[in-house]
Amino acid sequence: MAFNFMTAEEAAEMIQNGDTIGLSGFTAPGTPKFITEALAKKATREHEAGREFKINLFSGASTSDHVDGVMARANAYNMRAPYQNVPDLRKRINAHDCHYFDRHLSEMAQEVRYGTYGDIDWAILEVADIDENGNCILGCGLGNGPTYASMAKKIFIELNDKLPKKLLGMHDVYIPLDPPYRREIPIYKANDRIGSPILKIDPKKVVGVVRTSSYDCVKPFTAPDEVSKQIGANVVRFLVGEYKSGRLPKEFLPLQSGVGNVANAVLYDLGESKELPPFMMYTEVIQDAVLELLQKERCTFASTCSMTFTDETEKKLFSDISFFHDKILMRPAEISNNPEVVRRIGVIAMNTALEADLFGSVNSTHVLGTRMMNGIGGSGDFTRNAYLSIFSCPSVSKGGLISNIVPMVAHPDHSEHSVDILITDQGIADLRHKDPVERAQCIIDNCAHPMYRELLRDYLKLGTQGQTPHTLRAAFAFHNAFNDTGDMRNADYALYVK
Ligand code: 0RQ
Repeated sequence: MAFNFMTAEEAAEMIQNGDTIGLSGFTAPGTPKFITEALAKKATREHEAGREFKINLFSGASTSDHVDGVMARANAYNMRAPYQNVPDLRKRINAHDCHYFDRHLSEMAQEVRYGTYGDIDWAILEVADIDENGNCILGCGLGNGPTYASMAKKIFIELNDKLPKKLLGMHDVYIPLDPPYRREIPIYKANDRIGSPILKIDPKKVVGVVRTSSYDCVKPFTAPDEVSKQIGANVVRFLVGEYKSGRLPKEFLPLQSGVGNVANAVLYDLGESKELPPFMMYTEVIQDAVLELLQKERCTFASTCSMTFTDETEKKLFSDISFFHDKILMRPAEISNNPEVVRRIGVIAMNTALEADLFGSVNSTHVLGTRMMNGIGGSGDFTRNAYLSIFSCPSVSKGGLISNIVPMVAHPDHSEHSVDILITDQGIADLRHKDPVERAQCIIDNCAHPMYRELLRDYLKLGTQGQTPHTLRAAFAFHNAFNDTGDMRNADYALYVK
């Protein structure tokens, strides 16, 4: 059937106040960029005319300024899920201008299929190509695009001419059956292919196709600072130690790594290490470092949900796509982050904390316990199920005013039962088979910044009985000190414990 080609503005005009939209993509890649820009302008016009205009938007993970930035500035979200990382949207969420549901990324698609989120009015998919039967070659990130497309009443397509048709073969589209009919996800090695290279959608649901032309606009990396370099070096030192001790198999195990400068720097360091064998990745995002490691054959295969490459690296990939074609496979988020697969193939998970406490619990999402930062992302999918769960963060933030090691985390995302290893610029705390007091000592000695060590030791001396020596009255003395004086070093337990 012939599609109806239209402009992004014409598409946006069809979207109504209160509609729910599901976007393809995961981080900026694979995420449509143009209809949402037009929609934000429409929202502003509607607001100026005194009319309510807010929509619900579901993605795979974070998006980009072309989605969350423009929509947040236009105050055009009623609800947003499952992850975001744009400062303007963060402000809206913390000001209660936008309902935000922070959800494990592997669970979003199935919950949409279960009906938890109500009807999906529109799916917007970015594609490299579509034929008249609805066979799509997707872009550089899948997210929950396949499920949104199957559940949506209507579909818009952004047909991006910067995406090469040679992406065909780099996707593995697979939607599991839902309970009680679900079977095992038959991935036994990171490079097992289980689904289809194309996404088949119902062409009758396609209301419009918008021609676009854009790279994915991932922000360039900043050079790692001394603290990031030290964290990276400690991660590598830990993994080399584990490998040499024989606690990791001689083939090594697939790696998962979060997003950001530190994660990218850690992968460069792992690639450089002469003491580790070449490795595979089973992860949700691959960043620039991985493309280089694939070229050098230090990384032999990457299973991912998205190729989160800067434009320069994306161009490199597109110009030599045949080389990378059988080395990268992109999967939907519920497969890239699937707990069953993560547990089976023994993924080594590396994620980032805002703060960790003396007993190993981690807060990845809430600044000082109340203000949403980004969200849990895929960190829970991997952490709870990994062969080894590593969390890293700088020992202090804001020039030392904040200790990222605190007596008790002000918001628990990952409990002490799931966190194996904590790493800061100061060193490595191996929390495995240690009781709570041993963990606390290990974290203070190895991960806390020296300027906070005595204060943390004093907390343990407050005298509470029980296996985990928390003193609940004083557990948030660090956070209270920061809120009251702007410096956690002013924590004074005597204010709370007589
Ligand atoms: O503030 O920007 O004003 O300088 O928080 O901190 O150290 O630059 O760290 O950018 O790597 O982000 C956990 C948020 C870390 C991120 C988090 C302040 C600090 C700075 C940022 P400024 P850094 P990063 C992958 C899998 C989600 C979980 C995950 C994240 C700003 O990595 O969202 O890993 N992870 N998911 O000064 C108050 C503290 C603080 C603090 C740092 N304890 N209290 N402020 N900051 N620690 C994602 C996906 O699934 C797609």
